[in-house]
Amino acid sequence: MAESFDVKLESKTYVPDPSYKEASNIGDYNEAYNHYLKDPDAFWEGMAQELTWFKPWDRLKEWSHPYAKWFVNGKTNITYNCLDRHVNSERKNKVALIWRGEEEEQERIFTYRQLHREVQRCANALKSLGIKKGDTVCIYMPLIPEHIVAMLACARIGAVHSIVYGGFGASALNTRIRDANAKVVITADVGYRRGKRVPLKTIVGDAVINAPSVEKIVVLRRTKPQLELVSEMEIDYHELLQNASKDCEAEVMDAEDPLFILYTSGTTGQPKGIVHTTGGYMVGTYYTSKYVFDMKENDVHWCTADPGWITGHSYIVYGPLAAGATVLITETTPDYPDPGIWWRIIEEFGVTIFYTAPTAIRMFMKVGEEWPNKSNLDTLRIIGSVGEPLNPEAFDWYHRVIGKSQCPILDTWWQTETGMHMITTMVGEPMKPGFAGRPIPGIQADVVDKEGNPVPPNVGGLLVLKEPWPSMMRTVHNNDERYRQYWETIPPYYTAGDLAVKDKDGYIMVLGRADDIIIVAGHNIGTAEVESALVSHEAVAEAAVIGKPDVLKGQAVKAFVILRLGYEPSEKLRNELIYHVRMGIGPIAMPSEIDFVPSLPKTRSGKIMRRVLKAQEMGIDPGDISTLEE
Ligand code: 6R9
Repeated sequence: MAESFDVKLESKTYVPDPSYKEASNIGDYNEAYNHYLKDPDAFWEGMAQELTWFKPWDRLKEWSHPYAKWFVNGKTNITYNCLDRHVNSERKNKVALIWRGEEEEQERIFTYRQLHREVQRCANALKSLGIKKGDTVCIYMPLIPEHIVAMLACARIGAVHSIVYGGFGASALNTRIRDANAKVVITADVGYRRGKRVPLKTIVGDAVINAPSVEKIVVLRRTKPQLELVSEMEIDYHELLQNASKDCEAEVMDAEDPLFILYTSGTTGQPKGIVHTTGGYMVGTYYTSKYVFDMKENDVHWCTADPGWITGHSYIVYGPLAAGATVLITETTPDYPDPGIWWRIIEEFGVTIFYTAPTAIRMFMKVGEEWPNKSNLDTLRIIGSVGEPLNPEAFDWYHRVIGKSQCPILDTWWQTETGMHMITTMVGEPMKPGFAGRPIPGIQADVVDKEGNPVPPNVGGLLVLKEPWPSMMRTVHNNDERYRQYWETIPPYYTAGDLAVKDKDGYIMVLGRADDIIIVAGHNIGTAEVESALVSHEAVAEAAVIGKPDVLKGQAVKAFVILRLGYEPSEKLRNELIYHVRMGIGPIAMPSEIDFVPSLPKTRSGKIMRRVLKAQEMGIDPGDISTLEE
């Protein structure tokens, strides 16, 4: 990557009605930010004091670069704050969770009290399987209430959850189960996607071969006639819960006890198991739910992500429940049975805060505004975006068609590693399409060159975070070396791995990844993971994968493949390879193009130079190729 580069910045500004700012929980951004800067420690202590602690912390933080502890010696349990705190208040009978299935009549609703009871039963059920504080449980489930219950049940007893998105295939699941050393896998017989069944339990069956840590598989059976449970490892979810006792006190957790591991794609093949801990993550997700999403007592919050991604962890489950909101989840896909489904759901349930990804917005733009226009979206008051840059065209459309030229748009920049929002335009502040915005109070961000010097406005550079924050990851599971890299690339800062540019007002535009991660439809895919899936096919000698701009998905996967001797390029083989990646990693990683090539550009040390392939593909200058092999 070039050290810094000029970027042409032009943008119009949208100014929301002043009533938004006046009524917001945060108030004026500049005031709130300056208040934070005056005494950063007091800011975070004040935030944490809005929650319940079994024992207060002795010190706010211990920072010994690059290792942090927050709320030192504080004791709490995140589920106490997501459930008991509300059950012991007037919110007891408030709706906590609404689930909508793929079919019209499929609907389930849980009050805080009911959710609390389910979670306690599930927690006891896990205990009955021998799960103790510190053990790891893998959750591989469709988007149904029991998915959320299982997560909270783990957190209730101090078990570390590791959620694997239901779109991943057996080999990706196997890698993650093994790295996390999961003792139990919780799954369902099937998930539903566009009217078809996804055989989750069968995939788990394949994934646990060669995963000796797994002792039991808990299966939630949804179909009739019931799928038979065969192996001795398999247990019925409902039976297990029926036999469990109903009261389960929340385990006393140290603020620094791990809460979960979540895998995100790396550049070197092995996915990174990002580790988050209890206290800091709880405070961070609560704070951003209440003050960035501006959650109020009557909000119905719909985040369309899957719990298998950090967005689901933080803004379906922990943040909104800690803030006492009503959360909507649905098993629907945005275009089934037709592209009007999501808008009908917003009208039906009176959604007030809607959080989705640019890829979905671009898909809706393509099918036309007649779909959202059929529904009444007047209940919406705030709409958000996450996962990739929200390009100005998509911003304008989202603002006009969904937000009725009224709703503030929160284009939130953050990462699995950061745990919570870092950069956005707070409710009521002037918005600039294409720009995520400024760092939120509590966060210090900048755009710098490789030496860490801030670059002037309109010059691109690397996005860094300058101070530690409570919900930062604590390590990469089994790879602390990789953790340190984040803080040691441009010390003393945290390097996000994104390219960005700042304008004269301090608004930050995120340009994309500086490394080799491809973001397809909002999902991060490591080039190396797809390459190793391709190479695992008998016909493939070598493979290189790049992300290619795609109008709909942001980026699409393009693969270059060298065949083994004795194999000839053919359309049939091309399809077979695509299918092979689909089975290995999942549909999200499927190459949309495969070129059969005789050789690949490599460095002298043997590393594939993907940026050269990318430059060729896009007809641009590849830049420095001094390390290219002859
Ligand atoms: C929350 C999440 C993180 C990467 C991140 C960046 C990209 C996320 C963005 C955005 C531009 C935004 N990203 N939000 N880029 N504008 N509002 O997506 O976490 O899956 O770990 O991905 O996603 O490149 O570094 P994660």
